[in-house]
Amino acid sequence: MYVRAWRVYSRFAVTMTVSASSVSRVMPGLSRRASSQAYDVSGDAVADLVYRSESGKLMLRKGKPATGGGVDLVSLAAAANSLGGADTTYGAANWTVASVPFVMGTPDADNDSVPDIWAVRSDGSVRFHPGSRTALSGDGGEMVGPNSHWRSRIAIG
Ligand SMILES: [Ca+2]
Repeated sequence: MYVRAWRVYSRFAVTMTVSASSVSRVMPGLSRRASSQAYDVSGDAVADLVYRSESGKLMLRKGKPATGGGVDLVSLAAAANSLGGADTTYGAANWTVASVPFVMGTPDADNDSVPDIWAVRSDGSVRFHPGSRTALSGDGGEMVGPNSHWRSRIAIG
């Protein structure tokens, strides 16, 4: 059973609880408001990492299975260690912190078995981005129109 898997708790670190085995790991180098999700995105039953890069893209890092089950956290700690040996672009455009202050990955919300993304844009609108096994497409769907409520939040989730 996977639990909600990210929490930004300080300026430079993200703690992830990856699975019911309660494994957590600090990942340095991610900026404030960088966010990540650790769910199986690729569909191989091993948790992957989706995070926002310093350049304002969403990136996908595929996990490798651990001996005895779950994900090998070493494979999520660095791109070179991951399945495939490199991160791939998951969301290419319009994912800067300025454009999208908050991003949250969630378990599948639209019943296609792929984890999804919720995003709060700078105008306060909330968008739903159906997840993809490889990369997001389009601009998602606006679920809440522009408003001041979400624009003034400091976190979602
Ligand atoms: Ca996977």
